[in-house]
Amino acid sequence: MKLYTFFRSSAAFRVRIALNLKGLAYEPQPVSLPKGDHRRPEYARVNPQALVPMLELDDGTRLNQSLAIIEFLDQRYPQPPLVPEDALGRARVRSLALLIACEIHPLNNLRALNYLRKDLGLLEEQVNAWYRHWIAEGLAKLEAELTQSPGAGSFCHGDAPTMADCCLVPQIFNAKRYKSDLTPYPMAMRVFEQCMQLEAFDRAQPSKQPDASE
Ligand SMILES: N[C@@H](CCC(=O)N[C@@H](CS)C(=O)NCC(=O)O)C(=O)O
Repeated sequence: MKLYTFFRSSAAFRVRIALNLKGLAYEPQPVSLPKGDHRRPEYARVNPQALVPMLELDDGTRLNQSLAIIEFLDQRYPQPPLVPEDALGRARVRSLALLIACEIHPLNNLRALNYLRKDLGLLEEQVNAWYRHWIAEGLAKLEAELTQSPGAGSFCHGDAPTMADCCLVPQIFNAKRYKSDLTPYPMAMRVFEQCMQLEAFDRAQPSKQPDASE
C-alpha cells in the first residue's frame, strides 16, 4: 500500500498510527502541503479532494478521508480492532473521533489558516490565537467526555487503543506545536502519554517521518 502523507498532517498521522497498530507495511508518498503539491493537477487528478491522507491499495484503488480509511482498514484487517463490535461502543468511539476530526480540525487546517492570513489579512498572532481558541474549545469538550463517561479507561475507550486515540494524539501534537495550554485537560493528557508509550504511535509522529523538516 502507498500512503500519500505529509509529516505534519494530523489527518495523515491518524492513518499512520492505524497502519502501525495493525502491523501493516506501507510506502510513504510525501506530498508537501507548504509547497502546494496537493493542489497540483497531477495530485488533484488522483485525489479530487486535494487533501492528505490518501491510501492507495495494491490493486490501485484509492481511498481518502482519514476516518473512512481507518474504518476500511479495520474491516479488512480486523486485528487489533480499532472500532468496538458493540453498537454503543462503536457510537462512542466514532463520537470522540468526530469531535476531533469535525469540530476542531477543519477550523485549523492549512486552507482555513491561509484564508485568514491571505484573504482576510489577519496578523500571524491573530491566526495563532484563532488556532488556540478552537483547540481549547474542542479539548475542553473532549476532557468532559472522557471524565464523565464510564467508557474511558487507560485509553479514550477502554484499555486498548481505538480510532478515537488515533485522532487524539495528532491533535495534541498540533496543540503543543501552537503552544496551547494543556493543563486543563489532565485526562486527555494521561491518555496521550499512555498512547505515546506504544511503538505504533511513537513511530507515526511527525519528527520520525522520512519527509520531516523544520
Ligand atoms: N477530513 C479530512 C481532512 C484532511 C485534511 O484537511 N488534510 C489536511 C492536512 S492535515 C490537508 O490536506 N490540508 C490541505 C489544505 O488545507 O489545503 C481527513 O480526515 O482526511
